[in-house]
This record gives sequence, structure tokens and C-alpha cells, in this order.
Amino acid sequence: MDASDSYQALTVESLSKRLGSLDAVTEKVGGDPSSWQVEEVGDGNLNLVFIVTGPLGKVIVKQALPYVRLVGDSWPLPLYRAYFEYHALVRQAERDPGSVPEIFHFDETQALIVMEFLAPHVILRRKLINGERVEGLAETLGKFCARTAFRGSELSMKSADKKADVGLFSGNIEIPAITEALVFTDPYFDAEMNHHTDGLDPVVAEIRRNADLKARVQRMLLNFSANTETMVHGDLHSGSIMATETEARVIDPEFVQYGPFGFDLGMMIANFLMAYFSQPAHRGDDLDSYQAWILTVVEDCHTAFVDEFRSLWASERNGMLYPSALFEDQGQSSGSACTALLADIWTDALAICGIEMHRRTLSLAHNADFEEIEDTAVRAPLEARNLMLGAELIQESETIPNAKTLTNLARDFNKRNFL
Ligand code: SR1
Ligand code: MG
Repeated sequence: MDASDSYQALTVESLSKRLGSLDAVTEKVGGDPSSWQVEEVGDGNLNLVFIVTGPLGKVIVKQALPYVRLVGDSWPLPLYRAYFEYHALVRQAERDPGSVPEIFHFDETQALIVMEFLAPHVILRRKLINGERVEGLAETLGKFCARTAFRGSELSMKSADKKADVGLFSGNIEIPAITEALVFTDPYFDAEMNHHTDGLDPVVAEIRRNADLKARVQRMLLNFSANTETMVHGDLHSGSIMATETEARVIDPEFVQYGPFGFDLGMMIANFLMAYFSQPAHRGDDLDSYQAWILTVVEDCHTAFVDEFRSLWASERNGMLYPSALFEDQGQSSGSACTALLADIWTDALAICGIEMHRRTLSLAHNADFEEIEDTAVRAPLEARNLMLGAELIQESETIPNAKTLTNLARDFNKRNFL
């Protein structure tokens, strides 16, 4: 494909002709392009995703559409998001090697990325709905959040590089705008694209008339939009993680931006808590043990995050922040400074966690954990627990000291009836 070609969305029929002369693809797929099998498997809200299969193997071709797939062409969306996704993947691969799919080719004009086909990985959200466990999941994800947070900040990066990067990613305007509206704002009023399950009205009304809660959410939006602590994935839910029984990889960072240290950790934990609250509708005899496993993942994610962050603090603190000149070089420990920063990150993560729990139940883009519960009389009380814990986390983020306290709260809310 010629780089000067104007953008055209790929189709199952046109893909092998259009990409058949790209070495990056033919080397991986092999054979005659006309014999390739091409399947479109995109089930996300925004993009086309193709699996291309040939005699040598498979690749993924992900192409941005010029509109929001979930809604249609009435909601245009810039193709440039593929450019930011590509740059995010490059940085994540550097900061946490092996955590993201390998990139084989990027075409800015066509807004497409050719990348590694992960097999036998499946989307983590599906595994959680099915009641499957993933060995080492918490450690991988906690480390991913810590490594990308630490190594994408001025704790580690040279200030000039970090500021240049903030400049680069600040061009990604419409994508964070989705988060600013759908995540931080729409859940808290009767926004046009919102929907929620029948029966939830009393809980929704309680949340929306809570001015203190809404002010706290807006404070977090200010934090999200104005604070460039580190490069965040920006959409780290269980649909952005693929896993086998023993391995997990992170995908889809098109919502990348510079933002608060705790953003990815908080959003990820929210998605485990939503999986937890939805389980009574998905499990049988194994309900208790599977719910217990999910909460262990939440606790262990936070532990892995803290341990890795502390370890990087000790070994890679080479940026302008908390320099050793102010601490170790003067014979003083910086340990309590690290502990204080980790406490602030946890507080932010808890508030983000609560906000994500709200938006996935009240705003436009819900999650399959709850949506696949067909009987709304079963779904509503489970979503109510989720909404009420979300509110607690937003309002009490400063008073929940650790993940153990969080999971105890989840256990408590899991027994309550809010409707
Ligand atoms: C209109 S896009 C809706 C959601 O899908 C993406 O995956 C993000 O989570 C976004 O908020
Ligand atoms: Mg996505």
C-alpha cells in the first residue's frame, strides 16, 4: 500500500489485495495473499479488527474507523487515534517488555496497525464471565501498572523527554473527550446516550442528588485532564486484557494520555469488582470460591503494584522528582516519601475505581459482565451493589487504607440489598 493512498476502510474482501505486498505481513502470514483467510472479529466499540491467516501463521490488523462503531457515523471520530495507539504500544513495550502485542507495521494514513496474533489468549472479561482463573494475573497486571506509571513519569524519565511526550500525546483530543464525558460526567445526569437497567432508578436518583459526590467526581476530572504525572493506558478494563491460563497481555491503548499515576490501577480494579458483583448470575456451586479468587486478584494487584513501584523507586529513580541528592546523598531515607506518594496514588485509584463502576452501569458503554444477565430482575440488584460501592469509594477514598479494606467492603456490599 502506498503511504500517499487516501484512507479507505478495509473489508474482508479487500484486505489481502491491499496488504498482500507488505513484507511485514507476508513474512508472518506466508503463501499467496489470494489464499489468505480473513475474518473481521472486532467486538469493541470503535475499530475494525481482522485476523489474517496463511500457511505460516496469523496476524492481527487493527484499523480505526472514522466514526464510533458502537454508535455509527453520526459520531465522527478522528483516525489519528491509531497514531497515538501505535506510540503508546511502543512505549509500553519499552517500559514493560512482553506486556503488549508486538507491532509488525504501522500505516498512519490508513490508521492501521499490524500486530502479533495472541493465541490461545482470549479477552479477560470473557474468562471472568466463564469463571476461569489465570495464574499470575495479579502480578502481571500490578507490575504493568507500576512499570508504565513509574517509567512514564519524571520519577524516571528525563524532564525534556517527558515534556516532549506530553506534547505529542496532547494532540489526542477527541479520545480523552470521550472519557471526560462518558466516564466523568454523563453518569451523573440524564445524558442523552445514557441507559440503565429497569429497577435501578432509586439508586441512580440517590447518586445524582449527591452534590458532594458529584463535586468529588469533578475534582477527579480536573485531576484527569490537568495532571500529567505519567502516560496512562487510559482504558484498562478487562476487555483490554487478553489471557491464557497462565499469561496476560495488555491491548488497545488508544485512550492513551498523560494523566494521574493511579488511573489505570483504579480502572482495572473497578472491572474486577464488576466481575465480582456480577458472578451470582453466572456461577453455580463454585460461586463463593470464584468470587474469593477475584478479590484475591484485586488485593494481589495492589500488592504487586506497590512492591514494583518501591523496587523501581530504589533502582531507577533517575528523573527530576525526589532526587537522591535530597535524600540518600544526605544520609536520609526517601522511604517515607515513597510511602506517602503511594498512598496518594491509592486514593486517586479508589476514586477512579468508583467512577468507572458508575459509568459502566449508567452511561453509554456498559460491560458484558452485567449486560449478559438477561433477567433484569436479577441484574438490577447486582448492579445496585456495584453502584453503591462505587459511591462509597468516591466519597471515602481517603479513608480506605489498602486493598484488604477495599475487598472487605466489596464482601459487605455483596450481601446487601439496595433496592
Ligand atoms: C464511544 S466509546 C465507549 C467506550 O469504549 C471504549 O472502549 C472506552 O471504554 C470508551 O469509554
Ligand atoms: Mg478498546
